[in-house]
Amino acid sequence: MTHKDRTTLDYLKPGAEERIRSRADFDFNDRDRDHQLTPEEFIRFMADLDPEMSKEECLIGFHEIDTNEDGVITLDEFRAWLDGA
Ligand SMILES: [Ca+2]
Ligand SMILES: [Ca+2]
Repeated sequence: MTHKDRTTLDYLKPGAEERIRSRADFDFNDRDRDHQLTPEEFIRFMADLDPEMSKEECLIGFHEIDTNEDGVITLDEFRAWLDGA
């Protein structure tokens, strides 16, 4: 694995990545079923994975995953993050 700057996964505790992958059901986290994760939905998802994670840390992760910076995470962006993390 090549070195890179801190990623969202670095903020999570060991083992969290396993939980992300097992819980990585986009539809489960997309509460209102609009096929996009809003910051609010994403924060809920992250807080579920690591309750000690701050909202600010969650938002850092959100912007990391929202690669086209339109303010929402699409399924493609979510999967790209999981595959690339
Ligand atoms: Ca949504
Ligand atoms: Ca986006």
